[in-house]
Amino acid sequence: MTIEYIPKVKVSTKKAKYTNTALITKYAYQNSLVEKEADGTYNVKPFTEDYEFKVDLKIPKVGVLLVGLGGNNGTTFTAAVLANHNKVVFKTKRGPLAANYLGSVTQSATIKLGIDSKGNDVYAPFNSLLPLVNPNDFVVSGWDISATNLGEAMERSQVLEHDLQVQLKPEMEKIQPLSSIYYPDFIAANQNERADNCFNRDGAQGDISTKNKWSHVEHIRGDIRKFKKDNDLNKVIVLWTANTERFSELIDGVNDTADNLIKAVHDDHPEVSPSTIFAVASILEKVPYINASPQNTFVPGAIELAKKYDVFIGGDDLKTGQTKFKSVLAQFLVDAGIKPVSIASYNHLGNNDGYNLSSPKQFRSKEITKSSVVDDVIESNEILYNKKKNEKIDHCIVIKYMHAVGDDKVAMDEYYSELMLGGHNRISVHNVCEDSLLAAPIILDLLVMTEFLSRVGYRKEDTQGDFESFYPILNFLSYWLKAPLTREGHQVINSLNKQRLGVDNLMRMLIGLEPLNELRFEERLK
Ligand code: NAI
Ligand code: DG6
Repeated sequence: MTIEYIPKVKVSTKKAKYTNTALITKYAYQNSLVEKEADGTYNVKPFTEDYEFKVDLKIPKVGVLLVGLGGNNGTTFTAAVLANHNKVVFKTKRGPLAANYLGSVTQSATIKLGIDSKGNDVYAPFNSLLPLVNPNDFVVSGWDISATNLGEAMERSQVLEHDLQVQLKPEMEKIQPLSSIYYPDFIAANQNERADNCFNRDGAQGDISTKNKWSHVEHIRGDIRKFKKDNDLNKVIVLWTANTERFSELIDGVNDTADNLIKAVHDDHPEVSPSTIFAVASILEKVPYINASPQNTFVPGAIELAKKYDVFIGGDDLKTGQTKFKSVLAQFLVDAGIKPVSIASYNHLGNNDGYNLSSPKQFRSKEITKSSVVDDVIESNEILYNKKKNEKIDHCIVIKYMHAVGDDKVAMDEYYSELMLGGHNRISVHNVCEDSLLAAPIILDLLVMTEFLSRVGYRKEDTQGDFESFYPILNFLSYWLKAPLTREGHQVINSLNKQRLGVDNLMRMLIGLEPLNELRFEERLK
């Protein structure tokens, strides 16, 4: 089968070759193995490994199933896809505005390619380097425990400009969320009133049953298969953007291995959460599953199941505003040799996410993902943070629900740092914006990248065996996630710049370019 792919970025290299169906690239991966001796000497051994990569050039028809479709993120994401697909222009108080995807790396950011003849940097759109699915072509559906159609759910969310809501409503209200499972113990009690669309409830407001959990898995698998068939899709991706759940207790014999987890579902164990039920169903359907919320959906048994079925999983929690900023600012301070000693992070928000998080167990899940973001920054500098003394940054997270501000989340941070010779520095950051307008483009990027990464294969150059897919824990997604799910035994990297460099360099490598460097010899050598 021949594919009509005409590269927009043509690289003159022997390393990358286009065939009728694929792009094949040779790449020499270089790194250094470092050992530190007792006297403080570092022994560094550079090494090189030769790889061959293959990108399938055919862009598939992609279906997206969101768990929590009727929420602020779900409706904002769906509205953004429809508005861009239909090229909607809407009135704002500042004048007409054409639909766009600002805040999305894949749609609105660039990657540096190289320099022009005068030595100036040249950038190309991120999505021009390789064939990525166009989000305008996504087929979107999903589940919600609330039966409200997406037109009314969009109005309920109070995120979008009024004229945009008016224009989108006729199409949005045709979308009805599929019924879902509701296990009241996992989300805040205050969510009960909107749970009128649950297939484990007897009627709209009848009794809830958390028994027959395996039938819940089967029901969701059936929904995935039907969605794929009805819409003639090549690929489906499931993403959890429903309410933050409490953490599941990790219990040996229950959720520690894939087999035990499957048994626990059959046994209706109370520690199997809805988000894990969705994960099990997706993995068994060989459909990638992303957790855009903080809870520990990926208990060890779920991770083992993903590995067993070789299905991509990614998570946890979207890195949107305050945390994204923190993963840049904390790294900047530490890299400058300045020592942050405390970070006080305060939020208030008035949307349904905030309402759910006003319950202590659900807040605790969010507190965990928000707190972990400076861990690797601390570990990166032993001069500032003495490991033996267990020196850390005093880091405090506060979230308050304040109905009046709706989706306009307010985030305030104070970074208090030690300077030279006993000096101190206080940086205060005040950030206000529609939370879901930051979150929806990130959901979009997670989906676009997960689909793309599923079309990339690799093998050691000397083996000539089959091309393998990436490790099932899809850590290339970490740029978009607050607490990136990371391969067992490996360090979690939160630093935003490192995460982004990994993604940009992958895209460059696949078209035959070397990793980015800023040596700028053209300017700096005589
Ligand atoms: P939301 O409360 O507006 O939407 C969540 C939706 O999930 C609701 O419509 C609810 O009915 C539904 N739901 C709850 N349990 C369900 C289940 N078992 N099955 C199907 N649907 C279910 O919340 P929002 O703002 O959309 O956020 C969603 C998630 O994303 C939350 O966990 C939040 O913490 C996280 N997040 C949100 C960000 C934002 O900017 N809005 C940023 C980062 C993360
Ligand atoms: C308040 O913290 C509610 C949360 O859902 C956040 O809005 C969300 O997790 C985004 O957090 P951040 O820290 O990336 O802005």
